[in-house]
Amino acid sequence: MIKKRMQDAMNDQIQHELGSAYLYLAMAADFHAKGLDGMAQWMEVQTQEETVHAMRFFRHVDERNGRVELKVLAAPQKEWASPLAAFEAAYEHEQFITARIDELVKVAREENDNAALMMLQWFVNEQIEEEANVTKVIDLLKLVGGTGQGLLMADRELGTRVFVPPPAGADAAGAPA
Ligand code: OFO
Repeated sequence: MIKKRMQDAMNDQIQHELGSAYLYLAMAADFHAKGLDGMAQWMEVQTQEETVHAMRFFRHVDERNGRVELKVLAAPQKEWASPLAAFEAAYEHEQFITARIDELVKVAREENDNAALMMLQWFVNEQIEEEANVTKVIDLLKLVGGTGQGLLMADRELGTRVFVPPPAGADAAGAPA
């Protein structure tokens, strides 16, 4: 059974992951409103990934006979000054999430919770990828500039992103059952 301290920390993380989904969905809406459907697609895929992250914590708490508690989600920002500003905000947010994961690892170590530590290892690696993915887009946007042909090209490129669902029956640590 999961200890209360670990359970509470994971419930907080469910809120952060769903908060990430909500933030990226707001960015998708802003991109759609500005005719940047490729960037909106990129953010919609990111929203789906964040929901998967939240569900990994949800399953972990539930499977260890803990109690999932859902918390309030604050309304995200509605508009960003430019695509670059939105992706820079996304990068800043991912750094915040990385710090949250590191904090969870600390709690798991202090509680001697090896099951949580194993599950969290997936997130430690995932955050490397999350930060790298956003950095790649920031680099691209800086390269092509914020207007005209370059922006349209970047929009087309980002619109090729597709969501890859986790394998059916994956366990709480993300490994196939
Ligand atoms: Fe973007 O990694 Fe979860 O929140």
